[in-house]
Amino acid sequence: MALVYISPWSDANLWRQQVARHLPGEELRVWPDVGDARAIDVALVWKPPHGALATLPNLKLIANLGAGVEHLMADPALPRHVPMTRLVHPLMTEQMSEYCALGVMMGLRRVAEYMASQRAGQWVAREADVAPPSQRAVGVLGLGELGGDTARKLAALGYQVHGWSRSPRDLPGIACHHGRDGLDAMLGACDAVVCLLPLTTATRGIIDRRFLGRLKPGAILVNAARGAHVVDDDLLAALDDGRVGFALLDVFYDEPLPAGHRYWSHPRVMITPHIAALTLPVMADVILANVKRLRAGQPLVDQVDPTRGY
Ligand code: NDP
Ligand code: OXD
Repeated sequence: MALVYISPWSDANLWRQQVARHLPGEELRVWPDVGDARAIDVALVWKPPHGALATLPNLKLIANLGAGVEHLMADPALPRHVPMTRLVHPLMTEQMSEYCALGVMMGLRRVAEYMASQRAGQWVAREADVAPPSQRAVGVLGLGELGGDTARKLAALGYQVHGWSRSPRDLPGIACHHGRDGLDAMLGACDAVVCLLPLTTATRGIIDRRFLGRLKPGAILVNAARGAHVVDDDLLAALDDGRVGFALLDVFYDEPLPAGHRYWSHPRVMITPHIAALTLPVMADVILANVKRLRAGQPLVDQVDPTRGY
């Protein structure tokens, strides 16, 4: 049997090296040069063209090379009976928590305003804005692999941390909420909100006018999940009138963010090009360990539940 690499986004040679290292003797083919498709039982994928997986009749594992699986879920021809795994790696989690803590701290410590003052040659102390972390509440949307760690690390920095999930969760030191009522209860308490939700039909467009209207005036938003979680016009309106004081945005409805989009130049916005947490070649060990499990007849880990969509 053979593996196939399907991604128009990253370098197949990198994965060839990783397969040679972690699965010596295994053959890696690169889409669309698959040869006899019946020989392929494992697909390593990142945003594969829709329909591609359906052409592989003997597939036994779809291993997603990133954490988010919404692109796979949107494939109308996705072979849903095939087990699907996604990337969960401590180095990805570390990157993400660092990024989200950075955004919260930049926003709450008014870094954008201080940088603007510096550029204008002005010495302006915004003392009225200062409050110690223990007097600031941060809400984390999503308490999974990434959100759970981010919440814990923000709590370790001294913030009052709230978290929101689909099902009830119990994380020491975090005020946990779930369901729609839980979200409404949490938002009004938060000085900053971090989005680390998967993109599903239930979470698409969740950061809309209603959501933003529930936040404290001047609240901070960090979105490192997916652009489509945000209704851009609603966020821009909230940024324009100061209801949202600062937004750090890593992900966008269209990527790259189109030239001329208002996020590029909005004084309350900092954008980054989808780099909050990157898949690094060193993470291949975890992804390919599932191929070893498959070959050994052992249970897979980090499986996606297609009925939940994440
Ligand atoms: P997980 O699947 O581990 O966690 C998802 C969390 O979201 C869970 O706590 C889940 O609740 C919660 N959730 C899902 N649906 C809902 C809902 N309808 N209402 C409330 N809570 C909900 O995902 P990860 O933490 O690994 O990743 C999160 C996302 O981060 C990815 O899907 C991806 O989009 C994004 N990402 C972005 C990167 C970047 O560089 N910008 C890099 C990596 C990931 P429950 O606990 O009940 O299941
Ligand atoms: C991911 C991402 O989901 O890079 O892994 O966004």
